[in-house]
Amino acid sequence: EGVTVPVISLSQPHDVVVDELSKACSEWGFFLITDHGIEPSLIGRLKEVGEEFFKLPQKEKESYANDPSSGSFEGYGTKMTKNLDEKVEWVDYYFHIMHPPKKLNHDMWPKNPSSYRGVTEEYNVEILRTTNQILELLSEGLGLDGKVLNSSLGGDEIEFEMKINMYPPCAQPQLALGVEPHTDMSALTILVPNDVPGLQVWKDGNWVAVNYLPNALFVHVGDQLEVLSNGKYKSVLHRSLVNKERRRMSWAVFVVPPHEAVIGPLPELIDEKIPAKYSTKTYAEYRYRKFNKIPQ
Ligand code: AKG
Repeated sequence: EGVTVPVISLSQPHDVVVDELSKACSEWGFFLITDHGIEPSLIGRLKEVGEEFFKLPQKEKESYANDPSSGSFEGYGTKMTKNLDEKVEWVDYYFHIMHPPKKLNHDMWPKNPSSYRGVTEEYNVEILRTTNQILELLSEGLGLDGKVLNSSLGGDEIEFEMKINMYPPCAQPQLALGVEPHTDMSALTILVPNDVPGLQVWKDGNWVAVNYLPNALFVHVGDQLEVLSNGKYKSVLHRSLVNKERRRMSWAVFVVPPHEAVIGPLPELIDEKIPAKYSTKTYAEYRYRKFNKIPQ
């Protein structure tokens, strides 16, 4: 009741931004940022090309179908199949690698609309700049040199994965969820939704609804930042609801280390009094365990 998620303007004095971000990461693992420097018109175009893709005939979308058995989730997929032990996840999605250039395969990107590629590449440039800025501020929030989080996550090898979620209107929304409660295995997830509400974050034993704020970036702390910070920053549990009348969409960029990166609590943050609370392992191993529900 009356609890609202932190909204942080990046145009405030540097030390204020560092303090507010660090507090939000410790208390919520989630925050909205404004004054981030990404043009509203670019965010608008990103949404347009994604909406256009999802309006294509089903057959055309399915020509991009992913094949998770190949070990890759790139392409178009749906969760609208019955899963016996969980609610139906009422969502179609498109997933592809966006960065770094040597890891991406443009054959896996939507070719229709033809402007998809140019717009997404422009957005990638802005996400790269913003991610570097946030990681620097979050490093300082841990009392460390600004470069530490970026280099621990792989520096130039850090990957960005784009996932567009499309939640169709659902006649009986109480029987479904958009996505089940989960934490992201990324370091950070930077999301922009359309104006249909649905995202909820877990805080002190309650689900807190996140209101739409035009052009704000919705930033989730993921598991890798919780591990690196030795628990000072919390990976946020979140879920999304579906809507009876309107289609909800969201554009999530997962900021992840390369598979071979070894991630564990930063040595600067542990000593005899504060032992490591997490084990150290490659991101590939972390990912494997998370997918297979094996304790980390
Ligand atoms: C996910 O795709 O992992 C999400 O959590 C999406 C949340 C949202 O649509 O707001």
